[in-house]
Amino acid sequence: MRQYDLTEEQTMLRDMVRRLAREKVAPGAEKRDEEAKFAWDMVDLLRENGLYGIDFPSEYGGSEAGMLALAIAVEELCKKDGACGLLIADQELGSLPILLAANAEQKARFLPALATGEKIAAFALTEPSAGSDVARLRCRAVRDGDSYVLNGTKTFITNGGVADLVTVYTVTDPALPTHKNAGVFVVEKGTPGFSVGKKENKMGIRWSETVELIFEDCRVPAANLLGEDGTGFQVMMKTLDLSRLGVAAQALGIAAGALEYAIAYAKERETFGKPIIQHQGIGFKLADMTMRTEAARQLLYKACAMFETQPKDMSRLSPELIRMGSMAKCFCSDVAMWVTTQAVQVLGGYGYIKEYPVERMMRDAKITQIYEGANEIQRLVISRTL
Ligand code: COS
Repeated sequence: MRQYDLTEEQTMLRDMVRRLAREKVAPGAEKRDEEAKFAWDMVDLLRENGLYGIDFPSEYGGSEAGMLALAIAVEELCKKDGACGLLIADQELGSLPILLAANAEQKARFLPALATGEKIAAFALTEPSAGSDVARLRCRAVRDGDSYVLNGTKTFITNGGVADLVTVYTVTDPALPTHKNAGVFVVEKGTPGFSVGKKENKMGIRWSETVELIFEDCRVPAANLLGEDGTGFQVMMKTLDLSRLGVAAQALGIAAGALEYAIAYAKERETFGKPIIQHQGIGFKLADMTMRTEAARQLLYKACAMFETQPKDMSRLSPELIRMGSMAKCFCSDVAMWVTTQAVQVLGGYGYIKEYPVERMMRDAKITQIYEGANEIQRLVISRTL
């Protein structure tokens, strides 16, 4: 099957982003990690280079280049800085409920500014009491005339404080059975009753902003409800089915970046009179790291190619497709954790200090096994489709 060979456009995009990452993203990566301050210069860089709109429809100003193209761009950025590629992966996550479930008026209202990156989106599902068990979430939206009033707290929200709009999962009618009682709303920055709470101090992806969002009698127009009231669970599930490919791409990029660095180091560093790559203990380790990284890439690219044939709407995905997305997320992130840990080992003492990037890459890799569905949830999703 040739469907996931890169096209000429995808190859050009890869080479362009690779150069950009090498020249503009890599130099400040260590400092950004150290300072842990949201990097607006990275946002500007991605805006200027049209990277926000890769997977947005051309009708709304996007490039409509597809999910594989988006994955390639995320991968290349994350080779140098795992938090940088996350900017565009998270834009996709925050926008997917709109892309999938919005009506024509809502799409025209929200998508053009998201496709250019002029506006930033965030996705708000997780709450202090639940993240994996979506049906148990508590944030409430109560209908009142032509609006809904939101109350509740969302936690661990990537880009939550810098976002211009947030897609928020709420329970609209607790009397209905779970899975049929929720709605997803677009809440815009500045809406009274919507505020940003605690900012998290994280192990990795340190300059990516992760915050708590608070809704206190926050009145949102009913015109901002995405899809039918009651279908929120399905909107979020399909969003996650698709967005997991973005996390997989982030993980793959982190793995590939650590691998590249470890190979270059092993060719330079000498012990016992020869470069350490020529010692079997290190050469074989690098061989295993290369094998797993390439296997992760093939699984992800194949999954992206399969997802690209699907319409971006609320039609149900096949169990095989859902499985492919979950497998890509789970495998790529497990590979990222393993490869980055090995890379630190290859560099020895230097791997453990901040002057060398593999230490940061190892910390950045960890979150990819946890967020957008912990890998235990991915294994649950996969096993249910067998
Ligand atoms: N797409 C569309 N519909 C789906 C779906 C999907 N991927 N998965 C389930 N559904 C539907 C089911 O068909 C079922 O519909 P019916 O009631 O009409 O039969 C309904 O939703 C309930 O499904 P299920 O019983 O499988 O739901 P569960 O409550 O057991 O939850 C999991 C299923 C665990 C898979 C879900 O809660 C999940 O994905 N959790 C992880 C969420 C996550 O990633 N959190 C991280 C934070 S977000 S960054």
